Amino acid sequence: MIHEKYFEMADKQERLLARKNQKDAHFYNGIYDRYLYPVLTREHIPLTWQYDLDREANPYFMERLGVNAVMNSGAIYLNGKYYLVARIEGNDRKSFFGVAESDNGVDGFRFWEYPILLEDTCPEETNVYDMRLTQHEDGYIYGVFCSESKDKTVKDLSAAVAAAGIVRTKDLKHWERLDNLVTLHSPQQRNVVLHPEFVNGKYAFYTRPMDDFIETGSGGGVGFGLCDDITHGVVDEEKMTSLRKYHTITEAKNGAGAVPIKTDQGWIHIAHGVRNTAAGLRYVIYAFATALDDPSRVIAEPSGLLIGPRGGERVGDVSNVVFTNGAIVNEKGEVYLYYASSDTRLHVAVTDLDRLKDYVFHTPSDPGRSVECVAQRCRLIEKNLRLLAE
Ligand code: M1P
Repeated sequence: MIHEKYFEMADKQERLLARKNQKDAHFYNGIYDRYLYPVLTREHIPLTWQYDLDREANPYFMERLGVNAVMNSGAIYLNGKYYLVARIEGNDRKSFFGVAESDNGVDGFRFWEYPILLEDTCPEETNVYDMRLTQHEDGYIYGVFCSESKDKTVKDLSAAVAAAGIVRTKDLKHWERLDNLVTLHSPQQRNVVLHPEFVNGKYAFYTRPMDDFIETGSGGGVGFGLCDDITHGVVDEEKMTSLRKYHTITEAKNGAGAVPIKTDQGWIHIAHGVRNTAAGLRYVIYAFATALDDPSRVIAEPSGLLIGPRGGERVGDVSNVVFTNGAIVNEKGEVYLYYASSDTRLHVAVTDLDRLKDYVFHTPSDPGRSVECVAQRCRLIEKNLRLLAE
């Protein structure tokens, strides 16, 4: 018999899933709209994934397999629907993926019946997270994610190795696992993104070379490398695109985020930058553009952050973090940027291609020094005061 508590909780969850989202009327920057409610939280996880509904087996209706957080999600637009492949973290700290679907991209996201059960081809793999979904011109949808294993070469219990795992699908239901990507000159990789088009007839990856699991070390930022065979992917050369820079938002780490968006002016990248603070690492989202004829060549770098943690977003399991690994552009040119806050829940910021291009190509770049930044601001003030005086 089904426990009566289930029906009460299912009703409550249904009200949450049916709740309409609203633009945050208190927020304005002209670049994008924020929304009041997160699009996915742990409360969106189906009860059937967490509770044994059987009254006899679970008389107290206890959570048996709880979920701690729902966050960093890959995103894709297919046949008029918005799909997220969310990172779901169980109470056991293991992350896994689940597909959630919505009709409008800002609310009503519902998880499918089951999470994604990956093929178990990698016995040493302990954890998986942060899938980027690339609709590639070869006809497949690729999911590139972090595949984490214990580092058995050192004594430190928490030492781990991060690599890029790869799966592919045509329908988000059947997933074929390919070999993990091998980058010959970088010991570890996270935040690897597959470019949607062939470059020089090869598969092209944005990488984030790292010397160890937490620190990027000598890794200079977002890398770029080509590979011939994606089923046994090997990148033998990585060149740098967007660089880490001293005293900027990317000083500590600089990693790719969503799959780059193609526009008539260039590829727009929505990435994340990390700096260190007395309160720990601070993660923000920023944008840059690369050339259409060479997606590794940076052609525009608007100054500073695009999305930073605000209000309640600042607090969570890993506070002071916003992180993105998915964006959608629909046929109307509307752009949905999905970002998680503080490794706890997932939000959406909405803009459109015209506004995004204007932001990326007309926002001044960071001059690099305080005195030059003030001079830059004074030029803006001077122009405005002249206009106001007319
Ligand atoms: O905790 C913040 C983020 O940390 C990692 O990102 P990066 O590799 O740039 O340090 C990832 O684990 C990411 O999932 C997480 O949100």
